[in-house]
Amino acid sequence: MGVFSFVSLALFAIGSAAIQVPYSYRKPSIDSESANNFFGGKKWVVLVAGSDGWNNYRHQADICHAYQIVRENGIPKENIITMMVDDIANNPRNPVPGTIINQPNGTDVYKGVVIDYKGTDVNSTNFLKIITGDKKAMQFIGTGKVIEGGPRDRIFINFVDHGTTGILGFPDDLLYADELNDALKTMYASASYRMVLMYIEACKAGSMFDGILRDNTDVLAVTASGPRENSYGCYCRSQSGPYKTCLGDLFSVTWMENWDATVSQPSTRKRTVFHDFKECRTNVTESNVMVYGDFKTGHEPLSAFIGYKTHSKTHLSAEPIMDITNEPKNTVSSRNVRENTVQQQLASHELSFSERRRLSTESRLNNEMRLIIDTALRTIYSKVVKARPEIKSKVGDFYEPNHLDLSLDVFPCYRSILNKITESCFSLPRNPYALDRLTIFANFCIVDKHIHQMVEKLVSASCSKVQKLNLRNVY
Ligand SMILES: *[C@@H]1O[C@H](CO)[C@@H](O)[C@H](O)[C@H]1NC(C)=O
Ligand SMILES: *[C@@H]1O[C@H](CO)[C@@H](O)[C@H](O)[C@H]1NC(C)=O
Ligand SMILES: CC(=O)N[C@H]1CO[C@H](CO)[C@@H](O)[C@@H]1O
Repeated sequence: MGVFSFVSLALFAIGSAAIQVPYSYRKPSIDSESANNFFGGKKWVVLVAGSDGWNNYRHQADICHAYQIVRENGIPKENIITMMVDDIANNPRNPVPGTIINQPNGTDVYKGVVIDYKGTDVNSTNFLKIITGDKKAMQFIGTGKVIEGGPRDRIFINFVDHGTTGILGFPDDLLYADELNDALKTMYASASYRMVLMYIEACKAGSMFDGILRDNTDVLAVTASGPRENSYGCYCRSQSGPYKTCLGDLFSVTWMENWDATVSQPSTRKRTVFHDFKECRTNVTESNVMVYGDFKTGHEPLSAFIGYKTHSKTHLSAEPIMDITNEPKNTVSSRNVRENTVQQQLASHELSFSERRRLSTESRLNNEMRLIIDTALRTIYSKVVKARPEIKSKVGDFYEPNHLDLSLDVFPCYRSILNKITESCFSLPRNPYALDRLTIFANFCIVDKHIHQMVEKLVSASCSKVQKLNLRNVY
């Protein structure tokens, strides 16, 4: 009996190992203790904070924290590529200049971070060139570093920013799901990785992959939220103390604090991506942490992507951490971080008269701008459904679009409409508030892939007045 079950277990183990090794170039289960093991391949890490401004403090804080973790885990500097605008550490609003924290009273996560691409170099074109290894295109930009991956290499991509249906934001442009998918296809075709793991924190992050990412190319994406929900900032309001913003994002902080807290346990090295995912899924209650793509990758240890070092004495978790860990993290929907912060400050009694006036004005202007954005986009919507009444029941209402499924072929139409809105009305990447309203335009394209020509004419006609206001930075 004992022997029999042992034999069948062994057979099962062989069977599942075979499933996990689809390529002939793959050597069976080579351990990579060090980050750049010759047999195990190299590990590459791409860290991107796609926003700027103090209200988005949390994005760069998350990314700096991730940098500390992978460095601590032994990933060499030359294999880590970092994109962040870098306007936070030395921001005039920073109460402790030159530092960034990712939890209340946390350690400085900015220290020692090598930023490869800063300022306006943080854009989607550069990101795609970096991950596809286009060294030539990047040679005069930033440090020029790109992923130079081979068939044994593992790539970890951590992206944190605003997002919406089929889109991730960058400060001045947008990354569409089909563009990311093309880049992944290019990487696959050129055998420049063995496995890719992506951790994506953004509103509606699941819509980048749902029905889009294939399940047989060794790419797994873990997202902070499903295709139709917001992601959440955390350590906001009172927990951010003098910072008056959110210090982190809930999914990012959850996986990273979990790593920090358990890194000294020997079992952490073997903990799988799926184990980490399940824990995040349980502990992140405001949104649904999701997983897409090739589930084989989920059975790999997380340390196979983010590294691991056995005797790390100087690890973050070794330093005294604040005592609020047991207190629930207070959270704010990513969409409302700025408004929420302003309202909270206004409610405080310590505000000077001039400061109060400045904040009320800011709040009033922001509301006016939101109204302008809604009016402009709703006008376009009304004109479209008036011209094509038969699609109205399919796409849904302006404020409550129907849940339709994205597919790769809708993106040319969708992108074309959104480019036109940025050109004729206001910058979509610059006004994260507007991102929430874009699902209806995706729906138009899902219902009719050729609708964009007609929609674009209506965009021009509807925005002739809006353009002069030159909207910027509406959250
Ligand atoms: C991105 O930045 C590079 C320079 O770093 C620039 O050449 C390129 O045009 C930018 N792309 C966009 C879409 O802004
Ligand atoms: C998840 O929550 C449980 C119970 O609240 C806690 O014990 C555990 O440490 C948390 N895990 C993470 C990863 O935060
Ligand atoms: C974010 C932050 O700095 N929080 C607190 C750190 O600790 C001091 C003293 O306990 C508080 O006053 C800060 O608000």
